[in-house]
Amino acid sequence: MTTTAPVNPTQQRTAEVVADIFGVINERLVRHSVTYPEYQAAKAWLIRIGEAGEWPLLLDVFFEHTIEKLASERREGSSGCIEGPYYVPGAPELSSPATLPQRPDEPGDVLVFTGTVGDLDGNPLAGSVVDIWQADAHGFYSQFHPDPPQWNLRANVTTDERGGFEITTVVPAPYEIPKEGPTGQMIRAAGWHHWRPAHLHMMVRAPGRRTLTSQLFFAGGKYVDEDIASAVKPELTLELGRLGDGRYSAEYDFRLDPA
Ligand code: MBD
Ligand code: FE
Repeated sequence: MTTTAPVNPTQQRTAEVVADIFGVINERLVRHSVTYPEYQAAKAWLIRIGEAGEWPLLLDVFFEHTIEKLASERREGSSGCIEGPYYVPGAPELSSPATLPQRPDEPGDVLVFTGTVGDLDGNPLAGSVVDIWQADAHGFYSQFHPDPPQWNLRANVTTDERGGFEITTVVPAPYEIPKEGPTGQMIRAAGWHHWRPAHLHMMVRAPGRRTLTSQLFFAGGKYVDEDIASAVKPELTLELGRLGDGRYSAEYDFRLDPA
């Protein structure tokens, strides 16, 4: 690559970062003596990623965790986690206590998710919103799988006057990267597994506070120690409890940084 003097900081940053990343890729092509057939196969695969609409999936599974960890270094409150490819803005607005939109015969075990939203000292943030989304008990996200209806297991839940929330939902299943798509084919070709551990996603918002995008996982669950998306953090891993009536329970207190 030829270099001309940068005209502004954005151009300089673009040139530096892109040149470095492309340089590393070229070094690795040399290190692994990558052949023409391998290059042609990789090129065809990258084209299929685009045609299948899997760029969000591929990038969020294999690279978002690095960007998220860098962003988290500048955060004092609750840990964040990757957003992933399945967030949809505009979910139904509910008030705590709330039951997430679900089918009358929604499969799975009932989960009661409770906690609070507060500032760094734990002072309640009344009027805060937990924008929550998750896979169902088959591992399917609404709007990304034909079965669940549009807003299934998605909602914006406003907390009570003490910043508290109680959200009734179902325990999600682990998520399997679709095996038919190019991302799944690459994973199989490499002999890896296709799974993310079961998780809840949330964006937590409050006036004057930095929005927290996070996920919560379940201790002892399958794939918690081998997430294909490398996103599990110990402090985001909850114990699944059991209420007297047999429903599952989980609890977490969100602490939001100032904006
Ligand atoms: C998911 O459900 C997910 O959360 C991420 C980050 C990637 C793929 C599927
Ligand atoms: Fe997910």
